[in-house]
Amino acid sequence: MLYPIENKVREVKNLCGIWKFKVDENNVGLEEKWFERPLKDAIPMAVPASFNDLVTDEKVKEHVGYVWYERDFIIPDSWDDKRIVLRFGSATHHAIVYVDGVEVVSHKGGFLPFEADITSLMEHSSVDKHRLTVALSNVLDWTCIPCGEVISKEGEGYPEGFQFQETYFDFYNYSGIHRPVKIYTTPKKYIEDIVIKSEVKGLSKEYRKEKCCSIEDYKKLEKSEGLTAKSAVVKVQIQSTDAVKAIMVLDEEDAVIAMETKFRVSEKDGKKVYTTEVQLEAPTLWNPGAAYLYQLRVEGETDVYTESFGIRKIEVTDKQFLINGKPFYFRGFGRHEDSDIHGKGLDDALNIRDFQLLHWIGANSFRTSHYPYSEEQMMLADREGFVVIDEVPAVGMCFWDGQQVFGGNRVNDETLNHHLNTLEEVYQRDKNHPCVVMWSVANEAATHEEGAVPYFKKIIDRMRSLDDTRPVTMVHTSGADGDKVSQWLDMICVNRYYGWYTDHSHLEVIGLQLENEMKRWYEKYKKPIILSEYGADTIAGYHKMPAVAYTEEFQCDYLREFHKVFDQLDFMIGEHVWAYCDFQTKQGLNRVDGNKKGVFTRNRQPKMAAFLLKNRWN
Ligand code: BDP
Repeated sequence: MLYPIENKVREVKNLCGIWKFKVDENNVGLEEKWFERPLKDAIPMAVPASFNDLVTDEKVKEHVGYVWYERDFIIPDSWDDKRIVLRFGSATHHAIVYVDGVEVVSHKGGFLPFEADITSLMEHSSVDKHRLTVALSNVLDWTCIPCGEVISKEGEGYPEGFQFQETYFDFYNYSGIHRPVKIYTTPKKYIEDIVIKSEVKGLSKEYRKEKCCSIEDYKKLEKSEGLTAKSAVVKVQIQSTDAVKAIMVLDEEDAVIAMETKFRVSEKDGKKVYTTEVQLEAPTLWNPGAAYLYQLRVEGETDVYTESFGIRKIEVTDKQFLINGKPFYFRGFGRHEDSDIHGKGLDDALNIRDFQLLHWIGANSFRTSHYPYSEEQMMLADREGFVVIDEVPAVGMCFWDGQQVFGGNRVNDETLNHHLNTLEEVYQRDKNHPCVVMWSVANEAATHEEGAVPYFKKIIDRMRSLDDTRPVTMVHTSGADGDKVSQWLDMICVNRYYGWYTDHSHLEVIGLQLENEMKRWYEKYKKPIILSEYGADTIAGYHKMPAVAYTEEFQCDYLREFHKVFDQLDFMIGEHVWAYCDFQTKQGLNRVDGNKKGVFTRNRQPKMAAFLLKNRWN
């Protein structure tokens, strides 16, 4: 799915701002067809934003079910001969969208874009102003990802109608229209999709000299692969109803450095697919911390689209993750899209602050725990040279008390279908981002259960069939001995909280337990490992000597114990501290206004551990 852009033949209208908002207290809006008329008794609401932290009424904040959004929009006469598309960057979690009371699209899943072609509706309309209504449900159950359950309780001690949204994941279930809503135009015949895959043929001399291990090692690498140095083949596939005439590659100075006008044309699902490739001599590679972005300009008879891309090579061996032939060690964090007031709503200023801090601390990577982040953030990561493990929202698929999750009336075929569909959507959205080096198909699923085996075989197979250029991983809570699915993964990600959730505050157990466990994973699978989460809740400003749990000193001591082990094991290829920032969660006995494992506060200021990591990572 292409991002909406403006150029000489495409226009974009941004619908962000203040909308009308109404909570569907009794969830009767659909039945009463609220979409047929302007919303009554609505309050103003910001888009994009989570609605939860903007309101003062707890009932609204914690509402389970539908909320309604509405605004007007105008289509200029000058768009008469255009194709008109209404697009949502995301709406959390399940949306039904109406224009002038007519349903134009519905979407399941809260973290990915969806759109509706509204051309014919606009053509046949004589009104000046159109009403856009969104019915948005935040209910999570076992048919979707993330998984959840609405719990009702009755009987003595419970008021009538007592119910709440149970979630089996550790972040607040922020809801709302979280990312931009736009209307964009294309010519009637248009470029629908572009897939760019590049193949690096050898690695450039400059790169070898400046950045890498020895030239000998490079020669060996080139020889073993039979590569010729210093070129790249950029393979392009364009799905288009417009006849494609040419593609051009532009460098960062906007100079055209390659062009092709010949295509192989085939048909897929009744649509024309144009395939071609260009060869680039001495390409500048996209490197972590040194991003270089080319532009691919596709010219059709009437449409034009420009997509940026990077050239880089990813390989995984039994002990290494190589980016452009160089062993890459993941330094960084698991994060959340989360902040005060905005909740999970897109905030460009916040994203800039985050990337500034990530650079400052010496991080080179992060995981989009536990759902795909905004397109705007992915573009920024491309530009800033961050390496991203792109995770889908398959979180909440594990109980820690032995209850089964896969099979029975929990994770079921509907969940599987939604999960498969989400893989497809995240691939469609993020496939051309050089920052994405690997897909994570789940976080902490019960991979020790028998039922997880056929489930994840299908999931991993689907991810591979979608993308043959990136490794696939998933993030584990299960132990090495119990895990039944990692034989299909390219590498292993493990979350561990020794000395915190187990043997609480005993730092002396961490080294031993971690080393043993990591060795077991490696012996079983012979695949490189990232410790994708480790951390301790820490109250900013809380100090004690000797250190006790929750102090800033303890967080530093805690991280240090893990680092000692990482530095000894050559198959460990990364450390992602949990978490980048403090973040909001549901209320819980061990959550005092959220999860406090942040190395930065929720307001993006450093705790002591930030300086420890800065020292280590720089
Ligand atoms: C891990 C989860 C993460 C939690 C973290 C924690 O992957 O979402 O926030 O534990 O408990 O199990 O802090």
